[in-house]
Amino acid sequence: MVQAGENAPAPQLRPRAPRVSYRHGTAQAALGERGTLAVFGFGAGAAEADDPRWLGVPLEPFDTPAPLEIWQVDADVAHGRDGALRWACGGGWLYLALELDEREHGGPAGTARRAYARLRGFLARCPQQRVLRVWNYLGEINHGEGDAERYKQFCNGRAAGMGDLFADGYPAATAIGHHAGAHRLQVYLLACEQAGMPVENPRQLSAWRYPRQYGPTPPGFARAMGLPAGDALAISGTAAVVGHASAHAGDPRAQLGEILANLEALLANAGMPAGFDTHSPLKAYVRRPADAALVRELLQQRLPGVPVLLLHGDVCREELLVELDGWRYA
Ligand code: 3EB
Repeated sequence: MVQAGENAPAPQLRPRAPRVSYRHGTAQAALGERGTLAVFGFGAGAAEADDPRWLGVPLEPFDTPAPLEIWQVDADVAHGRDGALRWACGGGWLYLALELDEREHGGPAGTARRAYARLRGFLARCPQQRVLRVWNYLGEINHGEGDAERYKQFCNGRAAGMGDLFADGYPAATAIGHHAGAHRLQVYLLACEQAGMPVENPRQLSAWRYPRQYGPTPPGFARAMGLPAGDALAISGTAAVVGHASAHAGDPRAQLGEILANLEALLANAGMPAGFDTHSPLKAYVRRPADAALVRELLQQRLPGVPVLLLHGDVCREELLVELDGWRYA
């Protein structure tokens, strides 16, 4: 019988959640720390790093200099590239990132299809097969009328490319529009060897059940994902959607109030403590720069002490002006 070596890590049935935090400093320093799975910089001003765990996210921060977002696990991390795909893994976790140029893959649908097929192909060869959380950033997300809207085309392509990847349940997700060139599609994800616990929101219809008016392919995502050890909740992009309808068109203050009600309902449904704290990194995606100050002020009032990264991003329905996502640790 083969014995595990003395130095082999103890098998982690349910690995602890990666720690996600915002921090000022250099990417090099963060990448040099043991256990760093990924480091994100935001906007055109972010410094580059030549490491597959580094990703420049094409969303401009409203508060500069913006911090880095850092993901860390309790283990040594291996990393590399496979064509355009960048990966890092350790402690039962896998980070994958891919950026494709729509000009090479036939627009938003073809590119989303290609991206998800590529991620699926890579994941098939990994022990970390459970995709728990995905972020999608695409350009000109609301351009095009009706079913030709680019977000709806993206949804078509994503569904075609994912194949059976999410047959056991959709991951939590975010899909936001950026302003850094219409052709750039960026997708990154967190996967685990163990399954998570998808959480829906009783105030909202599950997205995969959205009626036809929102497009031919309903978006496949869970409202949140409890991580395998039950120590964190990954919260999907949450907008002022009640049932399936957009609420408070044109009113960022009322939309934010609805979002906070959605988040509280989600935390309660997940069995997490109410509210957010200083270890709950959130992002606020704001469509109109003129609304950023209001959103900042309201969040400081309603979520005092909570780290919120305020980013210029377009929500996937034109009438929605703000969206939040992030993490709640138990
Ligand atoms: C909503 O509630 C807002 O297409 O992956 C939120 C999170 C939204 C993820 C996605 C879309 C997505 O429908 C939009």
